[in-house]
Amino acid sequence: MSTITANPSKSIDNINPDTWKPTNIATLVFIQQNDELLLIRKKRGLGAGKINAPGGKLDYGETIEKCAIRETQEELHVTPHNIIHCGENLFQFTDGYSIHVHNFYTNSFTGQPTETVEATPIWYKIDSIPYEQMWEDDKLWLPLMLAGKKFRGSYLFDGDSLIDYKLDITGSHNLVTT
Ligand code: 6OG
Repeated sequence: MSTITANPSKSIDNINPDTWKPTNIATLVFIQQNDELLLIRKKRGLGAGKINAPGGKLDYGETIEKCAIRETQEELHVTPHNIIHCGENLFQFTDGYSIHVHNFYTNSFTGQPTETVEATPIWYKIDSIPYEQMWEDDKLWLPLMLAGKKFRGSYLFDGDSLIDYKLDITGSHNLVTT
């Protein structure tokens, strides 16, 4: 297992993943078709205005897989199939809010990506992902996921600014993307 620690002087080591209780649990779903990734311009909610993947918060009693599929259907009118759980990220914000996000990846879906009140769908080439318009953490772990790695990250954010993080590669996945 490899560990990358960004800033030891403002460590997030006080976030113990075993005892940490997030305010919300949520999902993200990355759909790849050939050399393109289906992302969204998020219109509302946490991260509105940013480019992200479809996804959202878990409903009471729902599994993370059901949440991932439901949120993608609601936001884009697309149903992802055979989703693979590729990683998880623990986000702690300095104002006390926290969110645990599960990341899914697939190359299979049905439906036509459609704009909704929540999101505008945009296909991006894998080599032109607009990291500068995304949450600051994405450029750290998304390349790992696209390269076949599973991961677990913890991040400390002050508003939109990433203060510190820790990112571990936890394994590999075998999603065939070409
Ligand atoms: P709704 O407001 O849509 O749920 N999310 C993050 N995604 C990334 N890539 N980085 C972050 O860094 C994020 N914080 C939250 C998870 C919130 C959605 O926003 C995602 C959910 O899909 C801080 O219900």
